[in-house]
Amino acid sequence: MSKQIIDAMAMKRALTRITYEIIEKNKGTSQLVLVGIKTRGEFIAQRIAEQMNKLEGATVPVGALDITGYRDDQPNQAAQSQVQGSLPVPIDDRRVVLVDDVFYTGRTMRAAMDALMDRGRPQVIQIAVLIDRGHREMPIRPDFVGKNVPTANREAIKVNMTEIDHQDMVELIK
Ligand code: 3GP
Ligand code: 5GP
Ligand code: MG
Repeated sequence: MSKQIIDAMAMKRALTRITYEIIEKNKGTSQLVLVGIKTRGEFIAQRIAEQMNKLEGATVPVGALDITGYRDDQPNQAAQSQVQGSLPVPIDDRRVVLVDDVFYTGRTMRAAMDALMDRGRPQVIQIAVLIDRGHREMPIRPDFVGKNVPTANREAIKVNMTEIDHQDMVELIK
């Protein structure tokens, strides 16, 4: 059974609010770099950057990291692949915002932070997510949240985005 919890309009408003919050917390956009976690986190990061351009006339660099090859829970450690990704600019002394669609245990963000630290020394790392579904297993929390959706472990969140899903919408799958 699935239930729509966010429609296109609500998603747009949430991302606009997050954009304002990021600008406010960082006192502007000058040092910002947005890094999306593939796949949908990258689209969200691009949308936030577009909003920043509309609101502030700023061009904020957007990069992406692919965490899918990384598992900290795989028994065969040697088979673990590195986090893949491209960063648009050096991240030394920059204010990096990691962006993802769903925040769950926190393990993906831990891997993403490791990957960032391997590539430089950001001044600050912050986390922005569209949905926080709870169930943390790491002492990590998001700084910017579109919507908190308390879930059971067996439930899932399906994030649809026009870039690949033909529409903007979030469903809770029971
Ligand atoms: P993505 O949009 O960030 O690529 O179904 C596609 C999306 O849902 C993918 O995310 C996929 O990683 C994510 N997904 C759904 N349930 C889970 C889950 O329980 N764990 C992980 N790691 N990803 C999930
Ligand atoms: P974590 O590492 O915090 O457990 O999970 C975060 C990552 O797993 C995100 O990149 C997200 O894509 C994916 N994920 C975990 N649970 C869900 C879920 O219920 N729905 C979706 N769409 N992604 C999830
Ligand atoms: Mg994701």
